[in-house]
Order: sequence, then C-alpha cells, then structure tokens
Amino acid sequence: MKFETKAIHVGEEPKLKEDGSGDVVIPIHLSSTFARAKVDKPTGGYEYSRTGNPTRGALEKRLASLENAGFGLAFSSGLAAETVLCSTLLKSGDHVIAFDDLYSGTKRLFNTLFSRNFNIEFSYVDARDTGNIKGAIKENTRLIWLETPTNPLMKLCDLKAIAEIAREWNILTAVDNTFMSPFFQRPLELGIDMVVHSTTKYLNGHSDSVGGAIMLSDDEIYDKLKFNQNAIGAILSPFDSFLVLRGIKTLALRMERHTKNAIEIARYLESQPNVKRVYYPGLESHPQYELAKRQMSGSGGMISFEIVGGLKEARRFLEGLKIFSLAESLGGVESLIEHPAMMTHASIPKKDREKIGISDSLIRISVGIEDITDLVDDLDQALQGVE
Ligand code: P1T
Repeated sequence: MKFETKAIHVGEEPKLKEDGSGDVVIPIHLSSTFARAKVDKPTGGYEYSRTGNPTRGALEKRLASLENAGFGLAFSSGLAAETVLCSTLLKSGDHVIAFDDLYSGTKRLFNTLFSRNFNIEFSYVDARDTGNIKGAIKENTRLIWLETPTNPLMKLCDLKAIAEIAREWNILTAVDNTFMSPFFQRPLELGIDMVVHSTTKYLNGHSDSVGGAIMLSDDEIYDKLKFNQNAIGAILSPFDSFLVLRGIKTLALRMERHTKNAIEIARYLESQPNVKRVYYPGLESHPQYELAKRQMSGSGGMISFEIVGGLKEARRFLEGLKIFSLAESLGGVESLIEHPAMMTHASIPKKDREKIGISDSLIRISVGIEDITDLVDDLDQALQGVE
C-alpha cells in the first residue's frame, strides 16, 4: 500500500460480523480492564488498558506503517515518548551527542532529569557538519539525538551520513521527526534506528490532543521500550488514540497544503524590507537547500524569520495579527505564530539561546491550511503596522 492508503486503512480494517455489519472506524475502547475466561492468560489478547488497548493498538500499527517501521508505540506526550526512550536505553555514565538546536523541552529534559539526576552526559554540537558528530564521539557514547529540521532554526543534518558513522561506532540513533512528519521524511529508511514524534503536531493535526510516539524496527529494543511503556505508564488514552487515528487520515493532504502555503509565505517574507532573514528549507536561499531536496520530499509548514529591530518590533508585529494565533505548538490546521525567545524556548538561558541564533527578533510560524491570500494579507497588515 502507498502512504495515503496506509494512512487511512492500516489498523482499521473492518471486521465483518456474522450479521454482515462491521465498523469502518475503530471504536474508542474505554474499558480499563478486560475479562478473561481462564486465569492463566488473557482471552482476547488484552488484560489491562495501560499494558495494551485495542484503540491504541490500532494507532500503534498505523504509526509503524507510516514510518515503514516494524513497531510503533504511543505515549501521553512527545516528552513522555522521549523519557521512555532515554530511560530505557541509557544508564548512568553514558554519553549522548545531540544537535545544539532542539525543542527546548527536550533540552530541559536532558539537562535536568537525565543529566543532573541520572548522571548522563550530553554534548550539544552543530550537526549541520557531520564532522562535529564524529568529533564528539567518546568511548561511552551510546546515543545520537537529532532533529531535522530543528526547532526553531530550521537547521538540517545529513541523516544517512550520520547513521553510517553511528553504525560504525555501534552507537544508537534517534530522530525527532515531528516537523516533517513521515509524509515528507522517513529517517528509518536512511539507516536511523528510532524515530520520535510529538503526535500533538502534524500527525494529529487539529490542536486538540497531546501525545507522542516512537517507531522502530529492532525487535529487541522494541521489547524493552514496550516493557517500559507499561512499567512507566505514560500511555496515550483511548480517546486521544482515536483522535490521532482520525487526524492521520488527512495527513498527506494537510502536509501538501501546509507546504504550498508556507512556500508562498516564505517568499513573501523574503521580499519584505523589514524582514532581515527567512529560515525555510524550501527556499533556494536556505544554506542546506540541496540536502533538503535530497532528504525530504517536501519542505513542510514551519518557517522562522528575523524581523528588523528587536523585541519591541517583534512584539508589535505579533500582537497586530488577526488570523494567526499567538500561541505555542505547531502542526495544526490553523496558523500559529510565536516568539521562541519569550515563549517555546524561554527555558534555555539567554546566552545559550543567542549563541545558537535564537535572538529577540526571531519569530516562528506554523503555517496552517487556510486561504493563502488571507494569510499573506494578515502578515502584511501586521508588518506595515510595525513601521
Ligand atoms: O509537547 P509534546 O507533545 O510533549 O512534544 C514535545 C516536542 C517534541 N519535539 C518537538 C520537535 C516539539 O516541537 C515538541 C513540542 N513543541 C512545542 C510545543 C513547540 O511549540 O515547539
């Protein structure tokens, strides 16, 4: 099956009953426990809903199919998925190499819980240059953690090249594929070991559910992660599983429209005198445009740009918008806009933020699927209002 067909059918194949009826959409199985006929083992494969639930199971099957993975696991948030992955595969004394630009919640998790409490060492490198990854490898390096494109600076890294190095050194690789979604980028096909998603974003696509996922093909690692999904208990609820299953059905259509709108907005921004710089991998001016074309089949709906001026100008612009909501998060049908330094990435100390390029003039847009002229007109009136 091709991507669009899998996105609609996998995990939700109707089971025809004797009376000829069969649900086309999987029911939301709310039961927290499942009765059994015999003490020894569960009758229908399910025993307790934290351990396994039919609605979540359907979603996990679909998630795996979209990344061409053997297995999928669904969690209560993107950060819950990351927590289970790291706490399962790392132990005290291990070393992790991570991209220096990451969603700040991921950095906070690494630098507080895993670094301070569990004595795991993190080296943040500019992974745009694969040589920086190679140079950071130590005897105790166990995991390489990447986002591409990164949140919020839209930096890319060469997944195939990094996967090859990691394999050579027997180091595991994980890629947070939230920004691209499996429709535009499938890291496992490039040799990466594990993919992580915040399903809160494009996979669900409607800003009404918080969730996370891991997709992978190694059965030994899967068994360990599955064990800890149950042991830790940060699972996705049946209702949220249903929402994400529903959202995924339109993922391909949405991603195409997000991208079409984003390209127009990126070009519009590039032409504006009070815009200093636009960060979008679908623009020829992006320094890694060639890598983007090779590694991704589309450039997605996320754009960052720097407004001329500083905090004052950014604030005036952001507060002057009418259609774009000033809000954190991304990947929904509605356009969102935010100020990374004061909002999503405020937990990173100012000096570290500035070192990697998150300045007070940086603005991040999650381009929705509304009419493009409405979106450009709104940006235009707010930009004119700054002068
Ligand atoms: O919010 P949660 O579902 O726990 O996902 C965390 C997360 C993980 N990875 C990436 C790339 C993300 O962007 C996020 C969450 N990001 C935002 C809320 C944001 O506005 O950037």
